[in-house]
Order: sequence, then structure tokens, then C-alpha cells
Amino acid sequence: MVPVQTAEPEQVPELVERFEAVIAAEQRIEPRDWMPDAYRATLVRQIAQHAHSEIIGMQPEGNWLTRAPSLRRKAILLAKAQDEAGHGLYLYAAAETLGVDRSELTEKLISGRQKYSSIFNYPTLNFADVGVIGWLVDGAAICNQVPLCRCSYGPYARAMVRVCKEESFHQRQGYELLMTLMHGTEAQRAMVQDAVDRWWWPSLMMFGPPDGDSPNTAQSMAWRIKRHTNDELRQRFVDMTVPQAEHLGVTLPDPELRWNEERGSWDFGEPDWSELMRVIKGDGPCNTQRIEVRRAAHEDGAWVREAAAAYARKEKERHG
Ligand code: BYC
Repeated sequence: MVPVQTAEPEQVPELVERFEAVIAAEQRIEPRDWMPDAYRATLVRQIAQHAHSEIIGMQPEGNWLTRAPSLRRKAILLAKAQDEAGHGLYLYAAAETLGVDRSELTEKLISGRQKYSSIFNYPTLNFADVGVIGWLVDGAAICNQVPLCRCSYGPYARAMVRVCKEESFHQRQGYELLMTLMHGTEAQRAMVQDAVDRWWWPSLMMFGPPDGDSPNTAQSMAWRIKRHTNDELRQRFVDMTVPQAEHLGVTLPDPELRWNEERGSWDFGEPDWSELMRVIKGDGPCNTQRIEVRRAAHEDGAWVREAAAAYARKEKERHG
């Protein structure tokens, strides 16, 4: 773990100047560089939330692992969930370079002191949900995360490169699954439409509150952690997704969706922001269940952590 570095007061102006110069030159801040406490805290907050989202995000899809309709679909889904566990681990490792400990972050998640993405508090009711999560949820994640590959904090930016490559594969598998269903029976097409109707608005909410209600965006953009505002990324996602929906043959559940020639973008309706706030505060359809499952998994894994620590201690004694 990298210890938190504090500057001597007389060094501060020079250090601040260097930090700002690195940001302005589009270079990377690295773990041993001096950084303002608030920059560190913002990164810990965002990276921890992101890591928690990857880990909690395995639950809605995991619901279908034992009921996937074929061996091929089961193998794909298993591989996807494993990728997500991997993303969570890179991200916890990136957070640890900022001087926090993974176990402390897990404690904060299961005690409700740190957040994870609102999207994972919705249930997966039919197998088409697996395809729609790949298409819409991973699609939204890619829009949000590709710019994070240029984030000013080196370990986070580098972790995002691999995460984005894998997410783009996830998105394509989701779209392929939906295409297969859309070429199937009437009942299968209805399943896809039902899943799209339920996941469309929560997917738009993944980008966060509208810019006017986003307390963190301005500072995060000034530090080049975020490269675009929440609304800019939401618009990019809508513009990317509408033609894909047409090609797939599904209707997006928004009567206000229409092409705006002047803007060269799609106009769309307002998500229900009170729903986002409710879900973020813990009152979504599955919040309690998600945290309970995570807590139980953490408790069940205690013996593994103890065994690994005992083994590491013995190895150290043996080899000095
Ligand atoms: N859910 O000032 P704002 C994935 C919170 S993808 C919950 O705009 P910021 C995956 C926000 O944290 C999902 N909370 O914040 C995909 C803040 O609260 P605090 C994960 C949300 O940070 C497929 C407050 O609301 N992706 O993992 O500037 C399969 C005000 O918001 C949400 C990431 O984490 C939300 N939707 O912008 C498996 C990407 N939206 O912290 C896994 C990295 C907002 O002040 N994160 N809040 O108490 C980000 O890009 C940014 O943190 C956000 C929010 C755009 C999400």
C-alpha cells in the first residue's frame, strides 16, 4: 500500500504548481506524485464505486447461470461474469495505489457508506435481460469508460484500457443474443421488447444526474478525471443506440425520441430523476438483496483470506 503523502507547508506552492502542470500537459499523475487531498479523495470515491459496481454487477447476471438455455450461452455468461470479477480486482488494486485498503472499501460497501451503480438494483426477470444488459448496460458503460482511459490518474487510466476492450466484447455478445431471439418465435421477440422496456430508462440513469444537479462534475473535469459531463455522455449513448434498436427491430420506450436535424442528434425524454435518487439512496427493487448477498459472500470468504494470510506469513518465515 502506498502511504498517503503530505507535503511540508513550505513545499506546497511548488508541488501544487507541478501537479497542475502535469494535468495541463495531459500527462499522468502517478501514485508516488504529490496530489491534493481532494483529488485523492475524489479518485478513491469514484474508483471504489466503480469496483463495487463490477462486483455487485455479477449478481443480476449470475441469476441466470444455472438456467441458461444452452451450454454455449452458459459458457459465455460464465466468462462474462468472470471478466467482471477481474475488472473489480484491477479497480480495487488501482484504488489501493491511493493509500486505501481493499478490505476497508468492502466494509464501506456492505455497511452502505459507499455507493455502486444504480443499474444493478433492478431484477433480471427473463433470459432476454442477459442480452439487454450486454447491449444497453455494457453499451452505456463503454460510453462512460472509454474517456476514462485518458483520465489524469495513471493506474485508473491504464486499468480502463483492458476493461473497455472486454466490455466491448460483452456488448457484442449481448447484441448477438438479442438478434438470435429476434429471429426466433413471437414469444421470444416479446421477451426482448419487455426487457428493453424495463432497462432503457435505468440505463440512461447510469450516467448520473443531469449536469445542473451533478455536484462533482465541474471539479472532476478540471482535474481531467472526467472528460465529458453526464449529459454529454448520455446523449452520445442515445445517438449510438437508436440505430442499433432500429436494426434489431425493437422500440425504445420513449415517445419523445426524435431526430433533431439542427443538432445532428436524437432528442429524448427526461428520465425520472426521483427514481434515480431513490435507487441511489437504497430504495431500489433489489438494493437490500444485493448487499445481503455481498455481505454473505464476504463472510463466507473469511476462511480463505485467513488461510492466504497464514500462508504468506509462513512463506515469509521460511524465506526471510
Ligand atoms: N448510480 O456529481 P455526480 C459497470 C452518485 S458500469 C449510483 O454526477 P460523479 C458494469 C455519485 O456517485 C457502472 N450513484 O457524480 C457494467 C455522487 O454521489 P457521491 C459503474 C450515482 O462521480 C456492465 C452523486 O450521485 N461505472 O461497472 O461526478 C457489467 C452525484 O453525482 C450514479 C462507473 O462507476 C449512479 N448511476 O459522476 C458489469 C464509472 N450516478 O459519490 C459492470 C465511473 C451518480 O458524491 N464513474 N451517482 O456520494 C463515473 O463515471 C462517475 O462516478 C459517474 C457519476 C458518472 C457514475
